[in-house]
Amino acid sequence: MEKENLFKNRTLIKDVFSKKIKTVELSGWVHNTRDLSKVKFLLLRDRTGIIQITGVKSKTPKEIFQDLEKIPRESVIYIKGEVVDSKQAIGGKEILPSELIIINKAETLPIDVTDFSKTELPKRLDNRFLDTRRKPIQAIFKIQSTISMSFREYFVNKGFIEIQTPSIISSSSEGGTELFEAKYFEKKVYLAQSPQLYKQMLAGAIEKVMTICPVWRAEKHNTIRHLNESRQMDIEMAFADSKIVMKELEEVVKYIIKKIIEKNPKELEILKVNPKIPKTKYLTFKEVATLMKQHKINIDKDDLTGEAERKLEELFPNSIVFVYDWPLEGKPFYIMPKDQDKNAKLSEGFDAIYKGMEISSGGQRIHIPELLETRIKAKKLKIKDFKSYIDSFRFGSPPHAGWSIGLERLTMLILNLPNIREAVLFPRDRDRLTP
Ligand code: AMO
Repeated sequence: MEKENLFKNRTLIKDVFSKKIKTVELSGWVHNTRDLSKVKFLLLRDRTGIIQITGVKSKTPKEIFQDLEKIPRESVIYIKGEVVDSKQAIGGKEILPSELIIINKAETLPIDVTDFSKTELPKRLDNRFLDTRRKPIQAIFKIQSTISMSFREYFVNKGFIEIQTPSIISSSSEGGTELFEAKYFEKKVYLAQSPQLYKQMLAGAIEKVMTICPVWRAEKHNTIRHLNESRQMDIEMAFADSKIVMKELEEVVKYIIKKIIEKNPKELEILKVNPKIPKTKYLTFKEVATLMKQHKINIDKDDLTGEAERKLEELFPNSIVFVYDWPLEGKPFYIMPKDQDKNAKLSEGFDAIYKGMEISSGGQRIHIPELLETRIKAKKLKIKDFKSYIDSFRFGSPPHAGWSIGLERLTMLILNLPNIREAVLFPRDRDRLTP
């Protein structure tokens, strides 16, 4: 048989079980083999399931029978055979092979790829291409796909436009020094820390925008909740304030979790998690500070600590806790001072805490150029670096607000994963650049 025709009549394993088919052509990976001398078993796996291929010494063509025991695990093979009922086989059916082609033979495997593998995370990440063949790992990313799809679905249904913003930027979008530098012909440029300035400019034209995009942050520390490359799910809305967008955040997180429960029961079972639709709690930063004082937990004057975030989960279990009226100094330059008052000590910014960790921050933005310039100067940033951004608010700019949820953070928290690296296919951290 010619190689290019090999997959023309390919049947998926799930269809072997659900449909009445007599002769099938299957292609996939060798999941496992077992040799009982007169009978040899090979478990074949494709994206839809696993089926037993049974070689019987007295019946199976000799060459195939010999090959069955020799093929290393994870090799890719093609099998043609007859479907027969079998009480012993998983799913009640097995294949008696009449043709076997080894398409690509696997070398000795560097990690255990069984679903119950105990291989440590760093070694698994070194071999992520193999790690992703395991069911629990696939379950995480099937659920992550539901998260991003339902995020999109929720906002597209509400009239938001999906936008694509640049990854190469000429100055910081969040302030701070956590920028990766790159060379761009004769100029120095940076990798985008967030789509912030662009989504604001577009909200001033299109009103309701959303994006899912990669961002880069040169944070030096290696923690279980930070990545140097992560993905953000952002929205920006014109004619809106922080209250309106906090409500949207509440609703979309509930929607996402509802969709996971509906669409991914199998994956949740594999991962042994049982997410519940969260409740919500709204607290001012001052209220949180008072609560923390009562519980003898330190917080900074303009930021929460990890300990405080964990305490919030303890006090308000399974809740998205919105902490608003955030001190202005603790928020980026683009966040609106409370009540648009340039002397305000508080801001229209907020953080959302879920399961003891920040999943999102956002707020109302400054749409008044003079106020924006005051705030940029107050943050010791250079006005000239933000010229086109500031100018975008000079020609009729609506009040607007938005936020960003970290995709990996949310995945990690919904699925109770112990490390954010479990929620990204190919993590980039201080030490990891390959694969
Ligand atoms: P912020 O910097 O809070 O806000 O980021 C938004 C969300 O992104 C996630 N996140 C990260 N995830 C993994 N590794 C990191 N290093 C990391 N940094 C952030 C978190 C966080 O809540 N422009 C604003 C948002 C806005 O105002 O619209 C921003 O980027 O879940």
